[in-house]
Amino acid sequence: MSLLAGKTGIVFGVANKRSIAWAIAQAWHESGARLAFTYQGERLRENVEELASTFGPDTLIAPCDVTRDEEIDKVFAAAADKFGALDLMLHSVAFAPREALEGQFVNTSREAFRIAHDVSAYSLVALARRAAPLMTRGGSIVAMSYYGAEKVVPHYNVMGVAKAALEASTRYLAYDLGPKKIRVNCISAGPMNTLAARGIAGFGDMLKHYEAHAPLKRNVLPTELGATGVFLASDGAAAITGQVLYVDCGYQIMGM
Ligand code: 0WE
Repeated sequence: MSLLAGKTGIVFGVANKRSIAWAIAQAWHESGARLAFTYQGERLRENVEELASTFGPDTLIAPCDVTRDEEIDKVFAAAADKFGALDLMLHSVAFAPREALEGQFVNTSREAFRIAHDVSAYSLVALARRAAPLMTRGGSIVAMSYYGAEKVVPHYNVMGVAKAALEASTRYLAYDLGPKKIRVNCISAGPMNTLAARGIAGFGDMLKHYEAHAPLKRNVLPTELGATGVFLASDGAAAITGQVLYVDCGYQIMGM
């Protein structure tokens, strides 16, 4: 189907083929969107070039560390050059220093708190501000969140606080950008086996816990995040903004 035919988009947060950003980018592409990609640091350049170039040799791929305003400015200048107008943006970016995800939240350092919020929450505001002037036909901005934003998930710690800031930022951005027909929503995904989850102690047990307790008795598939991404990007979601959509096999509704 061509739900996104004629639309252009920019994707932040592909690290490798398991990335949520890649799952949603593939679904956007298959629905007819033309996409640009950014990568964080030289380390990830080859991965992203290899993946993104499967969408054609002239796919825009540019470096972007979301904590650097100059890099963000450059990326949006390149996107403006390439596409003229922009319809879609995916924010699938998060980072907290490892030590902040290990001990107790009470021990979060000022620096770890600052970094987690800068990379994982403020970046949405910084990117949306540059995307908005290019979204001359209206647009859809999608950001990735997690349940730890609203309830305590042991060890998610400062990332939970940063995701709460991301979700609140989504609502304020939705209010500001609504008059321009730009919608801003979050997908709150169940746990996924991505690079960001690798090495997190007990992650395997967490997947088993979701399987046991979620109403659908299984974990979320990347293609299902892709399909929700397409829906939010499409005109089918034209009246949906400022929301957090749970794509978690129903886990979030449970009280026990
Ligand atoms: O948002 C996330 C993970 C984001 C993340 C992951 C890392 C690992 C490596 C942010 N910063 C870092 N920093 C690193 O140094 N998730 C939703 C996945 C996740 O991470 C957890 C989880 C879940 C679920 C951490 C602790 C507990 C649960």
